[in-house]
Amino acid sequence: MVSVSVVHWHMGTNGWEFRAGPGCTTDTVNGARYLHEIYAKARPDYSGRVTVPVLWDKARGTIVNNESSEIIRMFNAGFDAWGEAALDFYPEALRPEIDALNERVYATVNNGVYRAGFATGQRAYEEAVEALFETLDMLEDRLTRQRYLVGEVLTEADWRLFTTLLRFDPVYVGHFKCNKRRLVDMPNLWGFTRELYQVPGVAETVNLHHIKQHYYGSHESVNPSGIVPAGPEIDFTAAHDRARLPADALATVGLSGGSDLRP
Ligand SMILES: N[C@@H](CCC(=O)N[C@@H](CS)C(=O)NCC(=O)O)C(=O)O
Repeated sequence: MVSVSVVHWHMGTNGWEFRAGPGCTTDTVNGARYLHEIYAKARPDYSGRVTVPVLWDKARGTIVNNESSEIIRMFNAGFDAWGEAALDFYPEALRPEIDALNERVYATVNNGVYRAGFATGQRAYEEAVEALFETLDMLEDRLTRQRYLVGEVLTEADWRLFTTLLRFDPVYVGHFKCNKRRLVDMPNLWGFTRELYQVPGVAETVNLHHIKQHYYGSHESVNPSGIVPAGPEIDFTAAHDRARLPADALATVGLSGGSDLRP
């Protein structure tokens, strides 16, 4: 329903670029070379940050939105007339809890790893790392008792955490110095990450080569040599044991691909 163009992993002085490469595409809609051209098409006087993701309206020829937290809500409900309407990752009754978790997870985890990685002073780094692992410890504990962040139902809060956990060991432990513990040292969070990765349709959206090349190769101030580490060896497809905990979300929305995903 919505086509996807994938920028090249290397973000150089001109910012994100559309360049063919393994797992990357050209700009199949506007034929632009750089993402800044797309922002200029939408608003010729635009001078702000040029970031991904961007949701582009082919009919109107403009940007609908460039904020991931809003785009995922649009995908959750805005296309229900044409897509999977039963699937709801932001159910009304759970919104206060999802919002509260999102707020803490964003500040200390999603953005926390960046605050640690781009810190230019010891104290700022330490503060970020401390808050990051405090939240991870809280979540690890929570996931001993329940399958997902807000309980038995897979929600937006889980997907928002997943994107950072997925990159944790391959990138944030080394590149951003978030190395008090690795994801694989936190059994519940590690199992949770494998479970979400194994939800049908998800693994195809993950390109660890792209992810590692981007961070290690594009952040010159953090990694001047641009050398991309070989490891770690990490297997997101390994069996997980999350099914021992109660869950009904995947079964009821028909996403369940294998017995692993069922309660
Ligand atoms: N608020 C935006 C921020 C997006 C963002 O910072 N994207 C990064 C990549 S994950 C980016 O494009 N950075 C380019 C830059 O900072 O020049 C969102 O979450 O959607």
